[in-house]
Amino acid sequence: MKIKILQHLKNTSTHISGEQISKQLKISRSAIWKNIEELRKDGYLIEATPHLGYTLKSIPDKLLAHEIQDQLQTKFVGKNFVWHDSLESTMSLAFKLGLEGAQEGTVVCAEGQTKGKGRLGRVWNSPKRKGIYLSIILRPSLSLQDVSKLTLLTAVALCEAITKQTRLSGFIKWPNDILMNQKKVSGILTELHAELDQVRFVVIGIGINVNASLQQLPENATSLKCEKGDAINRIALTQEVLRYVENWYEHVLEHGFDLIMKRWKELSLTIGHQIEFVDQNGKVRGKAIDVDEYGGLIIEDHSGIRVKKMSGEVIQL
Ligand code: BT5
Repeated sequence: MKIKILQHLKNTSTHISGEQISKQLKISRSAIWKNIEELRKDGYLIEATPHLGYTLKSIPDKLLAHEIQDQLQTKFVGKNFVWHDSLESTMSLAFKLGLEGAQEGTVVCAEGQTKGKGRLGRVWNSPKRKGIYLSIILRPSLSLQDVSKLTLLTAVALCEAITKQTRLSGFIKWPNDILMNQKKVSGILTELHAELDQVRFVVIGIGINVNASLQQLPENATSLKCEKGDAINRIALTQEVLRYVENWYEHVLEHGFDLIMKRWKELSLTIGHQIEFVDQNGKVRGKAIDVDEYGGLIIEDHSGIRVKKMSGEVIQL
């Protein structure tokens, strides 16, 4: 009922009286008043003028499910949208829901995370209401090797969604960092649940620094607001991200990864550049030549020897 009343308030540019809402929704005036109070508690600024009625003045800066789903142009991604004010990590809850059989496209989103996860046990700083922190559950019928390329797909989708919404250009540092002016603005973490050779589900974690100040972020990080100079609408950006992820996901299921690999290379900061690669085996210096069909990075060292790396850290030289 709360959401229906909200819809009425949104559809009215001036005032809507309690009587009008009560007639249209067939509920009592006191029920309306209770729901309006609840909306106010959620952060909606609703003005009440005697004899005229209610006016919606502003909506809260929160990624509430019904705000995201309002005008969300997707078929399945985000249709089940689980929102929390705070979570340890959206990855853990999404994984749990995945095990419990959550439908494909389920999104778990939090305004802040107390134990946001990066790769290899690292931490993702998640200041409250300053970013987008969400995990998407997908159930692709792909081989394990193809699934690793969903990280590349997500990186492309994020760059494109960010540009569409903000006009800012991000570039990809292999495999999962989106950088602006050499600073990290977004990261992706992919986890999967597989049995034998079959993928049960994949959880794609997305962290974007949206309206954070540099003081709220680690060194070498930036936010869209810092780059643009203006605050960014997190709701619209979240909708755009979900739309781009779904579009590319549907594309690869139907046509394979050729186009996404091409797009990834166009947006790559790594390919064609001198890098240092660090993993548990040590360091390799050389030129990043290409990514292979599974998303592995091919590096050519100074003596012309090529090595392929599936996981590790790239330092752009
Ligand atoms: C990542 O790991 O970049 C993956 C980040 C994924 C975060 C999302 S948020 C929603 C979902 N739920 C989670 O719990 N996680 C996912 P990695 O490549 O390992 O980068 C981590 C490193 O980036 C850290 O060691 C820091 O150096 C740096 N870092 C931490 N927080 C950052 C931030 N907010 N912005 C930029 N860099 C950050």
